[in-house]
This record gives sequence, structure tokens and C-alpha cells, in this order.
Amino acid sequence: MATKSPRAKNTAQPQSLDSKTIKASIVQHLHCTLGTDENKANNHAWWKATCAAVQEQVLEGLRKTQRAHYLNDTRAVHYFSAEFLMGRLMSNNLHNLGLFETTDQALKELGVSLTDIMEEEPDMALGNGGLGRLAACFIDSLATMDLPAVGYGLHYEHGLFRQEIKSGAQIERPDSWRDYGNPWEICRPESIQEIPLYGYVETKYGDKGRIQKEWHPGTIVKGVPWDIPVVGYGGKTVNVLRLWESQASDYFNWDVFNAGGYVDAQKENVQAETISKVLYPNDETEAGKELRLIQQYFFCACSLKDIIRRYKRAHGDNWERFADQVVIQLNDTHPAIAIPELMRILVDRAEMDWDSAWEICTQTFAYTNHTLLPEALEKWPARMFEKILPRHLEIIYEINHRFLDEVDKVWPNDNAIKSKLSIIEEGNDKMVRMGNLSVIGSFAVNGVAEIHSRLVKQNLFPEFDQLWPGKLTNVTNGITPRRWLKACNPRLSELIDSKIGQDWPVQLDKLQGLADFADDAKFQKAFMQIKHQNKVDLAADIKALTGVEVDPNAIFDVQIKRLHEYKRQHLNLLHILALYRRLLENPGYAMTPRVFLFGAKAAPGYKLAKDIIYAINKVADKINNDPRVNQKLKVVFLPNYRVSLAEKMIPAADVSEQISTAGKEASGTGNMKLALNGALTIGTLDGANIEIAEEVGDDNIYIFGLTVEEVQALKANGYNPYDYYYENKELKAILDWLETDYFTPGKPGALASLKHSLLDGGDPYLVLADFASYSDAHKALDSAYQDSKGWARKAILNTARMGKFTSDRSIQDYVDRIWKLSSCKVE
Ligand code: GLS
Repeated sequence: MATKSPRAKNTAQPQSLDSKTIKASIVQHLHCTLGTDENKANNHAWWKATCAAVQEQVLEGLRKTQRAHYLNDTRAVHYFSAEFLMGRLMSNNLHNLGLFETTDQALKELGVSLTDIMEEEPDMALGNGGLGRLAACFIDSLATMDLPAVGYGLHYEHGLFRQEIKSGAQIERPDSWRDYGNPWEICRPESIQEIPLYGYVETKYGDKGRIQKEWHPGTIVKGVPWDIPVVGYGGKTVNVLRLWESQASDYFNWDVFNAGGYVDAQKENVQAETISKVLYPNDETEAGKELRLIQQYFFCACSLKDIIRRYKRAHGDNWERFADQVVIQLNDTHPAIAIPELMRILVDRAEMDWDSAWEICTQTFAYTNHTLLPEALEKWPARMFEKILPRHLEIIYEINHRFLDEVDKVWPNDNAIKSKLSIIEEGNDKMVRMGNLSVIGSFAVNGVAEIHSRLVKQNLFPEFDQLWPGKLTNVTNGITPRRWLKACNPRLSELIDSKIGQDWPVQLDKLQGLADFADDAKFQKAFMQIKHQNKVDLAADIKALTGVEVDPNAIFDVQIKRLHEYKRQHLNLLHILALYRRLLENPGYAMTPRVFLFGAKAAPGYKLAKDIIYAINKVADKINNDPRVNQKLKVVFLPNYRVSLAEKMIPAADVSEQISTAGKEASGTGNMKLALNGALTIGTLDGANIEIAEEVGDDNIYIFGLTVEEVQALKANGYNPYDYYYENKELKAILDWLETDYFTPGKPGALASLKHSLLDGGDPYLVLADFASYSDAHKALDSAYQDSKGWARKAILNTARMGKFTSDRSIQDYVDRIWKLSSCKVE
């Protein structure tokens, strides 16, 4: 059952700073950095002063780390990601530095509450969901494990939108996380890069008939790096997350400016600065917008220049060791443009022959696939490429041409295979397939959970797997237990410390030791009391945020993730409606009081997702205000779900909803966070749920629904949702209910789009097919909860058996299977 996996060897070594020193440093910053004093300072000022005091320690670590990496000329991984969903940094940095308690004490002595001032910190929401948060967990693990690593991404001025709920509907507001500065980041003007865009390519004939290509860009933008130090647990290694901000290049504007075109020059500024203005709010789907491709190229080009500058400092113009020193992990296809960009640098700028350049490229890049959803596999119109990156399109054609020659050797004259594997999708509007480019240009490709990687091999890229056996592999996702247990659930962490010692944050397998106490009445009581206390805290937050009162004695049933049909928040909603009906029809209906909690943002242009949010809120309004049922049933949609809200909800969850259609959720990581904090999963055999079930055991998880094979078979045989509608009376009644004005008085049909998507729309995610089985699983779960000892045992075993899902294990898998990196100790 429990797998053995390598672990980071660090244990948090509290720094030697005492509370007196920290206190003095905070006060000093209050006076000298913020120009205020203890009497005038508000929480925001205290927060900033405390950040500044902590940052002093962080920067000391950063300096030592950079020196150690430089002296050892280490091989490093460069994690290229369009998203890093960092959340807040103060608590994390304090815990990782081993300074949390001391700082808490120092502030207490100053009459200030650390918990309160931490609330002042805006989330760094530079990501959409799982993919971006995974990147954040990974850089935490990399630093913790003393691995030389740099995260590269975009310094968005506005992160993921702030969600407000008005009359039940989602409203998007800009996220202004940096309005009052970000105390954790440092601008590095000395490392600014200039990035060309647009223009045309000139063909020249050099010595010995050598053809040379010169790209004459139409414009140049400036990339300004902002460094966010990433503190490993134990505080020794401090790596860097380098995020690029776009600015107008001085060089470009100078002529316009001199010609008296002040206003025009300003216009250019605005255009250049648009590049890093906003995070695209889509998860899983791509907008196909020009600006998005420019964003991708901009941060990849800046990052490659940065890497090459550093490489050249140590190795001059000798490229031979480049792939020994540099590995670049592409987080999805978003940074795939880095492949032709490196080719351009090597062939056009370094004048290397194609084959040698390709050899370097394909030993440098590795690619992680995060989804099988066809709409999420990026494709760019070739004509858009031609306009923005004309030289890159030529390079892609050349890569493709040579690749198809290889394909022809294996499958001679097989045009069908060629057109399937080609980077270029032919048609009226030729498209560049970034997935194929990523596979062809990388030495390793991984999926993010066992089942997902199997489907990548079998369904998405089967011929690539045949062509290059062993290139496609699996690395199951993980989460950092520092943020997702130690920092967010201090009560439980303390209890765990008292039983198994303090190493578990870096050796999560040690949690297995808790299994010995799973039947111990005293431990069960302590464990469940902590859960209860966390629920009391969350209930207070719910009241403050929504006005809804919930009873902490009820089951807290939590579904928190992006809103998407495949994640099936509407399946959850249909079940809630079933419970509501059962209670109305039979007031004595036996069920444990339950609070259903949702947190979810919908992409602004995703109409049905927004309709589902609206439906949840309207149903919630009705149920919460219906005295016939509201002692037993409550529904709460918490607005503006984000990392810092997750940190409050997860420790308070009894039940974790992981109910995607089998085969659709590549892995999931919220499933891991919730189980780690003692929530029981109700879920399908999808993504990492399968591996969670293997770890925790069948008795400690509620699995329901169709398997991947059954989903495929049902679809192949012609799925008809009406079969379920007519057959299941309860289901029919619920769906019909949605068409009335019961939940939207005076507005009949306001929730009808949901019903239509499930019937006339063909129910693409098989909600109706899985409904009965889901409802049965809930019944089983409810009766299990009534046995409080049995439930406590299950909850404890969930926490005890989650060792596999530390992101340290994921990183160790990447190191062993893909990166071949060595750690570098920083003293
Ligand atoms: C995602 C998947 O949907 C998640 O299942 C996965 O856990 C995550 C990280 O691997 O990546 N893919 C995606 O485009 N967004 C995601 O969250």
C-alpha cells in the first residue's frame, strides 16, 4: 500500500534569531523604511515592516545560495511556467525560516497579532488553478531539497480576477495585488533583456554558400526581471522565481520621441506594457489570442537570454556543456515556443549547424502534459506566427520537415500518420500544434498521474510512444506539506509533532506513524476536536463573508476548484436538490446535517460555468432560508476562491468532492490537500484519486461512478441522457424543478440552461449516468459519519497515508527520471 519514496533530508532548523532581535528589526523598519511609528502604524504598516524584517533573513540566504551555486557551477533546472500561483508568502517564509513562533512572540510583545497582519497580504494570484499552484509547490520543494533551480514566468500586473457575487452571479473585478508594492520582490534592472517581435526575415548567402537568416524585428520590448526569493524549509537554500515585466524599449522610442512624437511614443509604451498586464483567466482552454502568444514568447525569450548569459559567464562561447548545465522543464505547452527560440539563437546567432543545434535543444527541454481535453491543446494559426514571429515559423517548418523524414523511415509513405504527427495541421487555416512541437523537441514527456500518463501514451500520443519508447513517462503530482498542513493547519501539525516528531514536513512518509493511533480513543478525540475547532473558525469566516450561519456539528462537504463542466459541480448540485426534495417529501428523512461548501471561479467567457455558479447561489438562497430543511441542509458559495481561502477551508473539511468524469481530470491536487488534512474523498476513479484510493485503502474513501473504460464504452455505444431522465423519477423531478421559478421567483427558466445542457446538450460529461451511483456513495458516507469512532479512524488514516503525495516525492521523481540533478548544500 504505502509507497516508499525518497524524501528531502532537511529538517527545519530554527534560525538563531531571538524575539528581541526580530522585534528591534521590525521597529527599525517601521521607523526607517515606512516612516511611521508604533503609535501610528496600522496593520498594513506592521505587515510591511515585518515583511522587511523577514526579507533581511531571506536575502542573506539568497546571497549564500547564489554564491554556492556559482562556485560549484551546478547543473540547474529552469522551470518555465506561464503561471505561478504563489498565494501569500509571509506565513510560508516564516515557517520555512523556522521563525514563525519567534516572530509571533516578537509581535505579541509589540501588541500586534501576527494572524491579523498576515491578512493584510494580497494573494499573488499569478495563475488560474492546479497547474499554477503545482508550479508554486514545486519551487518550494526544489529549494527545500537544496536543488539548484530557477522558476521563470511573467510578472502580471493583474493576476486572476477578483470574484464578486452579485444577486447570485459572478462579477469579475481586476486583481490589483501590487497596488501598494510587493515587499517580497526585488527589481533587477541590471538583467534587463530586449525582445524582438514582428518584422520580416532576410535571407543572406554567406561563406561557402551558407544560407543565413536575419530577422529584422518590427519592434523591440524590454523585459524587466523581478526576483521573488523562494525559501526552502530549513531556510538554507533560497532559490529565485524570476518574473518578467514588459516595458517599452528606450531604444525603440527614441526616434519617435525626438521627432516630436511624444504622444505616439507614449502609445508605444502602452502597447509594450500590455504584454505583462493581465493573466489570461482561462484554465484548460486557450483563447488563441495574439497577445497570449506574445506573452509566451516574451517570457521564454527573456528567460533563455538570461540562462545563456549565465552559462556564458562560466563557459564562454563553448556550447558543448550547455545541455549538461541546463535543463528546462516546460510546464504545459505554454512555453513551447522556447524550443524554436533556442534553435534560432544557436543556428542564426551562434552560427551552429542545424544538427548540432537540434542535439543541444533536444537534450535541454522536457515537457509536462497537464490535460487531455482537446480544447486545451494549444494550436496557433500559422499566419499569426508569421506576423509575430516570422523566423520561428520558418524554424518550425524545418523542424517538422526533418521530423517527417524520420516518420517516413518508420512508416513509409503513410500520409495519415504523417498528417497526424505533423507539427502543422493542414487546412484552410494552417495551425501550429504546440503539443506535437513539445514532444518532438523534448527528451522527456510526462503526464501528471498514473492514469493520465497511461492515457497520454495510449490515446494522445501513441505513435510518439512507438517512435521513441521510454520518452513518455509519469510523474504523479504532489503538494507541499509545509503550506498545506504545517502552515494552514497549526493545530493538527502540533498534534502530529507530539506523536511522531517534527520531521514529517520533509519526510512525509513518517505520517504513517499516525496509523498506530487510528484506534486510540484519546487520539481520535484530539484529532476530531481539532477538526471541530477548524470548522468553528471557518463558520465564523463564512458568517463574515456571506452572512450565512452554519453549524460546525454538521458535515462540512467541500468542493473547491475551478468551475468546469468536467469537474461536475452540477452533479453535486443535483444531489443537493435530491436531498432537498427528500427532506420536503419526508421531513423525517434520516440524514446527518450537512453543509455543502463551494469555491470556484468561472472563466469570464464560459457561459455555462457562470450559469452553474448562479444556480448554486440561487439554490443556496432558497435552502438556507427554508426553515423546513435548513437545520439539516445548508449550501454556501464562498466568493473569490483563492489560495488564502483554500488555506482556511481545507483544514475544516470533512468531505472532499473529487467527482470529475473519469478520464478528464489529469491529476487534481486539491484532492491531495484535503485528504492530507483528514477529509474523506468522495470521488471517481480519475486522476490522482486512483492513487489516493490505493494509498488510503478502499474502506477510507468513497468511490463511485463509471471508470474510464466504461465512459468510453458508453460513449461508443451512443449515450442518451434521456434514458436516465425517464428512468430515474427523482432525477427527472429535479431537472424539471430547474425550469420553474421556484429558485428564481418571477424568473422562470433562469436556471434552465443547466437542464438543457444535460439533456438536449447531450450531457457530454455524463452527469446523469453517474448520478445514481453518486447518490448511493453519499448515503454510504452519511451512515459512516454517524459512527463517530469509525469516521475518526478513517480520517486519521487519510492523513497517515498521504506520504506519497508530497511534492518532494514528485520532485525526486523528476530528478531521477528526467532532470538528473544533484543537490548543492548551502552553509
Ligand atoms: C491541470 C489539470 O486539470 C489538473 O488535473 C492537474 O492537477 C494540474 C496540475 O498538473 O493541471 N491542467 C490544466 O490545464 N490546469 C490544471 O489545473
